[in-house]
Amino acid sequence: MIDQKYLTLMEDARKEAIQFVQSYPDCVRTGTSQHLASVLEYNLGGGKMQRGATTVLIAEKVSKSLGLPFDEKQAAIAGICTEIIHTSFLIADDIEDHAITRRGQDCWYRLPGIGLNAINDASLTEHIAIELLRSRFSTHPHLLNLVHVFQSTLFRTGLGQHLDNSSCYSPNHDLFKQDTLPLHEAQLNFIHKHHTPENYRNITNFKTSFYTYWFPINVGLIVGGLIPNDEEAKLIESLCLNYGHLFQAKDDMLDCYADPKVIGKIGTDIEDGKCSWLVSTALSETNTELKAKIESTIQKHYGINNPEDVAVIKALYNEIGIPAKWDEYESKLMKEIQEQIHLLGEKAPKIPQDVLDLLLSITSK
Ligand code: DMA
Ligand code: MG
Ligand code: MG
Ligand code: MG
Repeated sequence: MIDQKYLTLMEDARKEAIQFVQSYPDCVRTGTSQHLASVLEYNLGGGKMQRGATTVLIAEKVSKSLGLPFDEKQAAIAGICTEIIHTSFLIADDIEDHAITRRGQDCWYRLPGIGLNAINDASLTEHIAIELLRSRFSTHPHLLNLVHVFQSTLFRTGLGQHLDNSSCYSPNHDLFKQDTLPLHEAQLNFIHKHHTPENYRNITNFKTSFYTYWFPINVGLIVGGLIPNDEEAKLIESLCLNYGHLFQAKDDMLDCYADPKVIGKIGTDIEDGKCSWLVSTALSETNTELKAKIESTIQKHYGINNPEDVAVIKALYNEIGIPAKWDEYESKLMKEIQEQIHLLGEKAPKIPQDVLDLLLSITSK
């Protein structure tokens, strides 16, 4: 559990971010500032604040261990900037994924008068994070490193979202119409090429791991005054990729199995034909006969926005024991992550271990 102290700090920083856009000076008309404030009011709340709190926790521990002064309000601003970046991804992601609800309310793009203007709002939100960061860290010795981490996070996540979107399957995919192969073969080729555990891993590395773990951890380290050396950076990165893999595979399980009231969003992965942990695991079946059955069911019923087809896929997942496979996979992955944290403790003792343990326990909860 994240200590209430950090959640309160994040709440204060959230209010400050809203004031920051509301008081945008001169060149931006009042109506525009008010619009930016509404974008943040509506979208920058109701989440777990995992990324923001991670940033502050890491910064606090690091600066204390280096004997440097720690400004918790400034660190919370860096934290809220990681959350604003998250918000910007979510606004766009919900359009791309045809989502209905997010954090227990309608997705931003579905509100009257918003629609596809949400695309520009996502882009503006991203810029707000950088503007706010630059304004509050203008004299910080590592501002350039911070901006670099923000920009590479934006680029990598954008690549991840592209990989995710271009791996979506539907039996009537536009691409199949241009294919010289018969439809049946074109469909199977697509599934074989895209819905593999390797492609799944690659998608999640880019779309989730960097921005959910690598980003707040690195921002926290820099704010705390620590620029990791190459060896430390490599260890952190490979740990973050695994954290993100666990986080996203779990998100995929929840998409199919959780109560929307609990997770605040209605699953769309099956309808969208996503390369999810569930479908890539189902297709990894080694028994030839069973594999053929799984493939043909997915080929016919996956990626269709129709409750009957979705029900067929869910029944298939249950029949082949996806929930049990997940329990086994999750335990294996958690062990691997614990070993990585241990190794990091030996090779990079300046990186706070207890925060890394906390991140694992929040992610696996
Ligand atoms: C999350 O993927 C990735 C980003 C960059 C938002 P997702 O679409 O599975 O997330 P969610 O289930 O929250 O829509
Ligand atoms: Mg998505
Ligand atoms: Mg989504
Ligand atoms: Mg999801």
